[in-house]
Amino acid sequence: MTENKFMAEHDIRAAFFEAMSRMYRAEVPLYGDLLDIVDDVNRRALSTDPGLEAELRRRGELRRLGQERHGAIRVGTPAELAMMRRVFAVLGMHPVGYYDLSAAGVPVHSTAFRPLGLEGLNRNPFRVFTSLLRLDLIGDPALRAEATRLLSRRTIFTERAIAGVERFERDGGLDEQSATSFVEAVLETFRWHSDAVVDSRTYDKLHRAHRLVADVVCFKGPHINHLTPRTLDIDAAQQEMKARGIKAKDVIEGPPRRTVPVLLRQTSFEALGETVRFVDSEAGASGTHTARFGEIEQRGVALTPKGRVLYDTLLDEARGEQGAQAQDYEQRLQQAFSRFPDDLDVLRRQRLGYFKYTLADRRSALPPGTTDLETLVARGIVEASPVIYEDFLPVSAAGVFQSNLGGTERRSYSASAAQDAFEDALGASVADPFTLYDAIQASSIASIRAALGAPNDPGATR
Ligand code: OOG
Ligand code: NI
Repeated sequence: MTENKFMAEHDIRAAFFEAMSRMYRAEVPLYGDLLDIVDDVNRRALSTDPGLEAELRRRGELRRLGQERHGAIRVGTPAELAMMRRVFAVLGMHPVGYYDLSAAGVPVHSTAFRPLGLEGLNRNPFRVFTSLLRLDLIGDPALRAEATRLLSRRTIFTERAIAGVERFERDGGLDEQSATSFVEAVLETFRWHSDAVVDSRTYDKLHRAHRLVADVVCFKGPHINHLTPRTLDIDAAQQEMKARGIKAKDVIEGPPRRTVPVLLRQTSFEALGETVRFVDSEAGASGTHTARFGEIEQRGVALTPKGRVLYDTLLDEARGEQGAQAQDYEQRLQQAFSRFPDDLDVLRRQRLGYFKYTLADRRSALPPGTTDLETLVARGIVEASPVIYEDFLPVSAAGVFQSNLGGTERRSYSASAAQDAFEDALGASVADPFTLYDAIQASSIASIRAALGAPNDPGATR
């Protein structure tokens, strides 16, 4: 059996993403409006800044931009999470990062499934933020038992999807026909079902414990709750959303507007109130549930651990006691971030961000014996372009959760992060995002050194 008869994981992911996007557009028409807005804004940003277009092309991101999305789901049990990991592996997506949301009052912890390397990301940059409900954080033992019982009765994957996973693991791949059938079968897991699996009283009880508990426990599966396109100018997109009467949040999560975007800025619009039929709905018991919402994001330079510490410190400072609710939050944010260098070259030289180095077309100008990276960059022989942040931010994610749960709700759980328990449930460890960004930078430096015939002494180039 040769490898060639298997469909490439990146292509299976692209097919899955297409199908998911189509399904979600039909389920949530507002998503289509968001795509139109982002398309317009991106086209305008590119036409007013030709340098930006060249830069995106150089980084291999121009083509991916139109199909770049992340989505999110929430699962209820360790077994669901572990199977989800195996499903995503077929699509070339693997768990990266651990996010503890309990401190922000959301009883989940999470990871992001995404392609690990730049090549995969540039082929199809689809990511899914995946949260596991922490029933251990539900105080009432009777309610916890009820939630556990409900979750134990459901199967969120179709038999065909599970068979596809097993075949992939056994044979090392799926041929085109099996892959197509797999994509169709997996899509079922992410579909919205307006029929709840509980009666209205149970829904209300679980909802009172936490809205999120009701969202996870009362339905047949982990409906995809948003699909976020990437914009090149989130402030313009936000303005356009408001102009079209879409109820966007007032505050953009993440860093303030800057000349050089770093990490991730996000904004979301209010969740839709959707009609739900409960199992006792013959008695007229239908109600509404807020499951799905919209979000857009802008991505910037991935920060090193040093850059991230600075980001976290400044964000904390801006948030103070009142968080993003404060009247003057935007000003506070701008003020705090005035201490974060806003120049690409400074970010690079201070090792605050990750960069990918490539040889410019000027090798003839190479001075003999020069191997020092800074000298090569200064002489224009080597070019540095930023590595884009591909992950998520816990404080922003908490803000997204809170707003789409309809909430000013400000509880916090005293329980702490539980990465070991999460990885036990997942059945694997999560990759460390910093390690992945560092590998992109380091391998770009190594190829330059190889091309220049310099000994691979990383000390000389860092
Ligand atoms: C996920 C919220 C987090 C983001 O972009 O940070 C998220 C959820 O509500 O399930 O999507
Ligand atoms: Ni999101």
